[in-house]
Amino acid sequence: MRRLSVTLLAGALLLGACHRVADSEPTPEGTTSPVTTARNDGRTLRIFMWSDYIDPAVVKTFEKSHGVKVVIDTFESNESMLAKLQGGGASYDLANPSNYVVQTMVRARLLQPVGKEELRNFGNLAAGFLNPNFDPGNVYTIPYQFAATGLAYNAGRYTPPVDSWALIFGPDDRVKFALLDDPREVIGAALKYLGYSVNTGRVEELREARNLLRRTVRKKGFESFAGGPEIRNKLLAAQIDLGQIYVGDLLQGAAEDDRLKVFLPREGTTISTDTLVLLRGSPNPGLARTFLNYVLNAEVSAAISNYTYYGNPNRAARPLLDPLLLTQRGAMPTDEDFRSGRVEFIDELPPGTTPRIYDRIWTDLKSR
Ligand code: N2P
Repeated sequence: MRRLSVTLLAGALLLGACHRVADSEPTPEGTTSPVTTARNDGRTLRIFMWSDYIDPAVVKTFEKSHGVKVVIDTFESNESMLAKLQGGGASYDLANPSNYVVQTMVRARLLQPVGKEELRNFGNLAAGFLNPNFDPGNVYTIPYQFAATGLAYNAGRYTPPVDSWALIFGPDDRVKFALLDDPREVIGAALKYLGYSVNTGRVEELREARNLLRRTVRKKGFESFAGGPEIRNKLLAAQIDLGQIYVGDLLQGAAEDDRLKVFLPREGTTISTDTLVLLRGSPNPGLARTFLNYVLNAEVSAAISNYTYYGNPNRAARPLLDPLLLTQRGAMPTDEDFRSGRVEFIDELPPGTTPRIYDRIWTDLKSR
């Protein structure tokens, strides 16, 4: 069983590297991103990260052994992260984008090379995560963690009759549910339910998804758009029947209350790799690289994932991982899920009108 899980994971890692992003030329002209040149005393490292995505003990150890302070601010979607970074003035050293916004950040001149040659622990990464198509040669990113997105419930309150997105997108209006406050995840779920790709650029498919989502947020049962940890807390408090959630966030709750369950809906779902990047305006690039090398250490990397319950791309960490992480209680996509396209990596949308259509759908939904 253990060996099977490891094989599946290895397959998933391999397939993970194959997901495509649009080919894109850097377009420096016209980019307005501010390059902060603030310097500090090198004793405070500032990281902008997805919430609940690191083991605080690991951070403390780094602070102690380097005599520095680490400040971590959190976000709940790539779009909100980008908005803050492009607004300037935040002076972070490191950020934590998902694969599908990395090239957007490169084009906006927000990043500088991570300098993988200087990272002694870079070689610990599993081959399937190296040289990804969203960052050929790992110039700007190191893979950090990953997980699919599922539907979750608290069996003490509600047990779903089917393993389908129809529970929220179907006609039944009795189920109380929350959706992630994350445009690609929500639009992606609607597209999967309709049988389309999460990366579609076809206008008629997107229009269908928009109409479905408009009906969905008008349902009596729609509770809110929320971040992953907030949805987990609503489930723990048995305030909702169903929540769309990044699997790791839910498993953190299941560790507290085993009535919390998650599944990948039968129509399929999304997955993304979250990375660590060095910001161009980093006040402490040296300290930031020391931190990158630190999280690539096998013990540190394993401690992070054993705490967060997210998938781990570090080969050397694998023997130290909680076996639960290899299957994620059934929510780890299989080779077959990737091959069939049931589970799809969210990719960067091709430049042009498609990203604007997604933006418009999201703005329309949020204003309802
Ligand atoms: C952590 C969410 C990270 C997953 N709360 C986003 N891909």
